[in-house]
Amino acid sequence: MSKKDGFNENSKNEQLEQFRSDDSGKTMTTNQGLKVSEDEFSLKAGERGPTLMEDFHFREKMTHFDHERIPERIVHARGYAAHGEFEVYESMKEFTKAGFLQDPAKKTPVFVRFSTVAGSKGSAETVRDARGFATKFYTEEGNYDLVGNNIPVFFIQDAMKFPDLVHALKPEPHNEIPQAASAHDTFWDFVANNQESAHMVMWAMSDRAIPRSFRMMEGFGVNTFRFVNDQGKAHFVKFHWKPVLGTHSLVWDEAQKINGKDPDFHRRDLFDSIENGDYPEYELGVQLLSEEDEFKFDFDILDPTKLWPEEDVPVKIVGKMTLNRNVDNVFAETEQVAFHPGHVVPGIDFSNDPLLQGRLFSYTDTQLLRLGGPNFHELPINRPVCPFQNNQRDGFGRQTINKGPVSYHKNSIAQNTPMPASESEGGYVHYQEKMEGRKVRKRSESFKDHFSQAALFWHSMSKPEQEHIKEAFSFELGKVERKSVQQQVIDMFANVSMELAREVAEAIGASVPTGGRSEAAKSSPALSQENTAKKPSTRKVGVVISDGYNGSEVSEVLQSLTAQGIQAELISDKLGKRKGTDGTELEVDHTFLTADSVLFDALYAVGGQDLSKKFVKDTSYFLNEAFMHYKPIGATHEGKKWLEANDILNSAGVVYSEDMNEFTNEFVQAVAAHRHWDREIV
Ligand code: HDD
Repeated sequence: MSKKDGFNENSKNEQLEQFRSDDSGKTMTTNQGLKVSEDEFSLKAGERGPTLMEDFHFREKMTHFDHERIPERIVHARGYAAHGEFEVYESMKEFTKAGFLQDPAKKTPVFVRFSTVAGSKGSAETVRDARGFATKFYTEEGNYDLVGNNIPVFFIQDAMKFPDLVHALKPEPHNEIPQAASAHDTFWDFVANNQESAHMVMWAMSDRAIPRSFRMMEGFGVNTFRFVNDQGKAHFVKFHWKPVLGTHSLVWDEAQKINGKDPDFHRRDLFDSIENGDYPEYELGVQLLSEEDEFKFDFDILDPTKLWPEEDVPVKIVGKMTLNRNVDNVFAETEQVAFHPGHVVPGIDFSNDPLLQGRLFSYTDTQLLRLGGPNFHELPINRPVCPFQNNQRDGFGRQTINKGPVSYHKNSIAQNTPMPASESEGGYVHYQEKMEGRKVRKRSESFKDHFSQAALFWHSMSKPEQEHIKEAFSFELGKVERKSVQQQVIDMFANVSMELAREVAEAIGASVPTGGRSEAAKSSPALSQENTAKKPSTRKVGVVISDGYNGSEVSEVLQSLTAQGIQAELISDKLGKRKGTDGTELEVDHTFLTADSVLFDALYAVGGQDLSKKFVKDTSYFLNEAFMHYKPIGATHEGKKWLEANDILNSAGVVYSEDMNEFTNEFVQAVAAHRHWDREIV
């Protein structure tokens, strides 16, 4: 199918349209369509009497309410999603026959759900954790799900250990503490006693685990998959999503404060960006390895605790995804969407990665419980946009009304339909990998090196990133109560870096290990966020302003910031309009009470005239906090006084000028830089 015969980027939206309902302006009915005459009072025997059993309206309303909740996801419960489209830049025919990767003129509808892993459905969003990055492509050949994370490796090598990992990570069972956090004894006890986790733990302790935004994080398919072309030739493939805005993070103190100030920080950011027309974009990249190169590396390419360094296996950028539509109903879409790494299309196949193999079982199994039966593929958000039919029947919540007597294969009554398709007709044929071996419960020797890539990660970090990792370990282990667990972890990470182990040991009062790794391992510059794209667009700048600001000049600065795609939001001591010297007026967006510096990427202090003591105090608090979080700070006019009073005027990333053009240029650059680590903080 092509545009002319109906398939295009709107195909999913058009399908969903059939299920949308807008009840405004309509009469209320029961679920049986009976018009309701009254919806506030239950049916009683006398005005002050007991409620009657025959009150079907009350019973129906209450029963439905009582059953509104469904089990939350066992992991990735806290998530948020959006619709969008995917386009391929050039045909990938040489490597895969997947239909959605052939034609640059074709756009495929997608649905993406981002999530934290550990926390419950209502938990805060800027916790230290991996983020889920799950994409459903509604292709003409069926749904393809790329169920990834923002970290390219995983804690464990075999799916058999997933329940153990998750039990250790979730709140401890005797007291259900802590929520959405890994800083507790059982998680670190698991780490120390399952040392394959070393590499991912390094990522989890890095800035990657506290992303600034879902729009500013990478995504990885993690597991090794296969591309298969129409000649039957296969390549191993790893998938990457590269955010066009670059990969950026919060700082830990800020992340914790945001959890209190705005527990919905990441979903709000995604929702607002899409509403504003600032559509998040991610480029799809693939790392490809021919079958002949399977054993060319000093790690096993089937081991999910290993990445393929981008300098050795370049990431080929092959397409772009744009998220351009928020959901209409979070429960119906975001909550009921069911992802599965086993939802593949012809041209995409699996590898023997033992984590992936186990995942292929778990996802359907979990949906059966969560979505209440085997018909979840019929829910509007999960339906393929291409036709789907087979002999599966019945079960809870069945929606399709299958006509006719035949629900079996083979048959003659329906001329043996629905019938399988041959490979040339688009039937999915598994890649015929040659297998031989004994039935064993074992792990390959080639999976045994747990520390080389953890060290590679460490040595690829810039100095500030390394400092953040040390602080993260010191925080997490500082929260661990058992000295023996702390010590085991310190001893373990001496295998990654002696410097790291020593400094964390000193910070938490543990013994410094006697030996460990200190030589510089190979480094991979692609792993450092210092080398990411840096842009000012969509950054949020808080503008502290009051009456008597310099009217024309400030308006000019604000216009220039907006022209760069920066969102300037005005903060003052009260809501309403502030008046400039030239009579212009600006509408205030937030007060010092409703906003906080942690909710902005940068601050711009303008001030005004006749400021109260409280205004000055609140502004100082905002500026100092932003300063502590290495954020860009700008000031013009009276704003200079605050920079001087707080002794930050000549610090890195603090911009002041009396020339508005110069100020704007420098401030925009400072905002694009994201954070200013060379700032001295005492
Ligand atoms: Fe998983 C959900 C990603 C390993 C079992 N996983 C889930 C989601 C993401 C991932 C993004 C949320 C999807 C959504 O938004 O609905 N999982 C990963 C990645 C892994 C990984 C990148 C490592 C490569 N997962 C993994 C293993 C198992 C599971 C080893 C079990 C053997 N994952 C599940 C699950 C979940 C899930 C229990 C919970 C809710 C769901 O599936 O739909 O089946």
